[in-house]
Amino acid sequence: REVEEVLMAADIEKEMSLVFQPIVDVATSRCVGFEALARWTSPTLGRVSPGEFIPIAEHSGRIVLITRHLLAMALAEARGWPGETFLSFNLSPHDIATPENVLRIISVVEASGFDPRRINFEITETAVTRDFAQAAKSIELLRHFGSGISLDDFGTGYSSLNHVHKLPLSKIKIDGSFVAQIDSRPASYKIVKSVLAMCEDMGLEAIVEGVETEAELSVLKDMGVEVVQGYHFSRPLEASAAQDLVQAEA
Ligand code: G
Ligand code: G
Ligand code: MN
Ligand code: NA
Repeated sequence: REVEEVLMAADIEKEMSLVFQPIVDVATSRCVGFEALARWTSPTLGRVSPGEFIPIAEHSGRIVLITRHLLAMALAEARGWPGETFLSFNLSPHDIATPENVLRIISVVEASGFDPRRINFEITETAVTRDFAQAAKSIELLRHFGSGISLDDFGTGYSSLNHVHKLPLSKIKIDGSFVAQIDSRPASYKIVKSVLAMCEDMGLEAIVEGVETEAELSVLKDMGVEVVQGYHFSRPLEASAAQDLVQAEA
């Protein structure tokens, strides 16, 4: 596979970068945090989307190294944000597959001097489903370190409720696919409503992703949603634009 070969030889620090998508408090419209999203421009392949290269990096094990570099880059940027702004950072299943991998992630944070309580690690249901016992230990380690954990893409995996009950999570990110046409589709509305009720019961913060329109936002507001992410507020921003946004709001 060509992409895999090029990825294995890539100079991660030079070729990869991050963009930052605002996570917004609905009541104030203020940006409370950013999700870091990887971008790769290969000298030979050009731009390759994370939807393509992350699964390849995961499959080849290269992800562990990529995660460490990207996390260090994200933390270097997040240091410039005002006090309360949090960093949300995606981890792959491999990143939490062993205690050693988790300890390396913790070392990267320690080396940066960034407050671990301002970091929220996003973990997908797939990571949790693969090896539940190890995933639970890894999540425990990261929580003990002080960081938050979001279950990402919630609703797209399976045996979701089982996972939510047994893991020390902090947040649930409700997948954007449930938000599309929430203003006109009763099924989507009901699903989001029941997930919100579950979050409330369990003391978990709910973040709704993929909010693209004012109509969607308005329905979500009426349902009591407090934190959202999506193109309606902002697309992912270059690092400097993210800094400008939070400095302007500070
Ligand atoms: O940014 P975009 O919507 O193209 O991201 C596509 C997918 O890639 C999303 O599922 C996102 O979670 C994932 N992704 C983006 N950046 C990272 C990253 O730094 N690490 C991991 N593991 N996944 C990422
Ligand atoms: O899987 P994960 O939730 O990490 O994926 C985040 C991805 O979703 C990012 O690549 C981001 O670009 C994309 N995204 C963020 N907001 C929106 C939105 O409002 N609509 C759509 N279609 N995608 C979005
Ligand atoms: Mn995510
Ligand atoms: Na998601």
